[in-house]
Amino acid sequence: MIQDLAIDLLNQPLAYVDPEIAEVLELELERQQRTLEMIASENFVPMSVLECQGSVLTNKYAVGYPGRRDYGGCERIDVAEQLAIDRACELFGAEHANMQPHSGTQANTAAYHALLDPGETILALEVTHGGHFTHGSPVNVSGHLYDLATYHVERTTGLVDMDEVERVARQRRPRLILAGWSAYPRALDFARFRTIADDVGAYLLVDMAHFAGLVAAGVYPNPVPHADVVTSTIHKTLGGPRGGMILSTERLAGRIDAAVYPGQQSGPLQHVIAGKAVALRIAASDAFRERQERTVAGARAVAGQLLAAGHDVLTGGTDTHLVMCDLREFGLDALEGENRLASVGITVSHSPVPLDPRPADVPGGLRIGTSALATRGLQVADFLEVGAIIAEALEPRGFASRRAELATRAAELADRYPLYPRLGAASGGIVLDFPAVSREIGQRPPAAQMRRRPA
Ligand code: DSN
Repeated sequence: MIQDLAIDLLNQPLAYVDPEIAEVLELELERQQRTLEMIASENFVPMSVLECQGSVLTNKYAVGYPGRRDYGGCERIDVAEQLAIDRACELFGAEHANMQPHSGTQANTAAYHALLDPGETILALEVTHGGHFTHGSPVNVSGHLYDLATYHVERTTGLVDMDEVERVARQRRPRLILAGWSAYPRALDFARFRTIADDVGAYLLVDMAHFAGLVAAGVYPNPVPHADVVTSTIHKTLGGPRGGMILSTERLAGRIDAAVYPGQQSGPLQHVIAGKAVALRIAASDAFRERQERTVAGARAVAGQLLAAGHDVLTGGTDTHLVMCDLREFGLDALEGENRLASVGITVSHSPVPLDPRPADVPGGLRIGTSALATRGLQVADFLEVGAIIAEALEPRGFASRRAELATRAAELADRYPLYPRLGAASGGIVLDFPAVSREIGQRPPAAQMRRRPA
């Protein structure tokens, strides 16, 4: 009986083995299909990447690096990881790539570990001005291990104050200057950061987690020629699987690799690394470039609609995939704004806004991103409509009477651009249905039935 059970469990589908988790997957698919995803750090991976992540590569331990592993049987894995490395180097013009960080956070932690001794100083963008908490914030291990100095955006323009970067660098003599952001809508002057870093003898690390896809497409400045080390995620604008990477000069390659493994991690996630390779191949294509251009044009369209409706858009627009909307002028609480948009089917995230005198954990605005919707296929005219819906939803008064109409308009856009139709459509599609079997796993699965999804 136990043996039968084991055989069954190895080969049966999720809907049979674990109906509760299967239901979570199905409902999440439906949520993604039915709503307009505008979290600036999210995207939709192609089916080819889903295929890698659900593949047998997940079974393989491959501690080490291609050609020098601590485990046998890595000959296929090596091919995939080397492809990912070579594609990353070629796409971004880097001398070295480490594709193993499990996330952007781990990429940053490993990069610090490679370059700094505990107690040395990092100079980074203040988190409430658009920086990221892994850039030396006290709530992160980087803030425990290293001394943090910060630079800010200017009060009038909302742009990073490069004169302040230079001034603070000269005063504090950081070992590492960090250029990069999580909630800042404009391009950075990497050449000036390099000059300042050279002036004070600091490393220059660029965290391009958000804008890597824009860099790959040539619509945002490439930091690689200027930086000693560039960290990134693969899953934001790059549109690949959730995970990180580190690019560096050849001179630092050994230190970066040693900091990732054995410094921070053990077994790499080879199913994810294969997905990273696929994403990087796609990112070298003309179709990807067109999508990134549409992503930025879409963000500009959304910003334009918000501005036209009288909303406060930080820096007056965007060069990127994201728009920062300060809601304080309208007296609208940012959580209320996020909830209003959720109730009409648009998902965004609240965010602190620079120079807000209130505590850092009180969000003053919304961060609105266009990457996922551009991947889904929305065109600039659609983004104008999305921007109009958002602007109307955030009007201080009369939301309750407008909510249903705004939700219908958002749903029409979602319907026009089906997401993952092969996985089962949110409305009207056919899905394989395993009727709720006993929660006692190990029983023979009932035959799958075709059913039409409820609209
Ligand atoms: N990178 C963050 C974001 O921008 O959403 C998550 O840590």
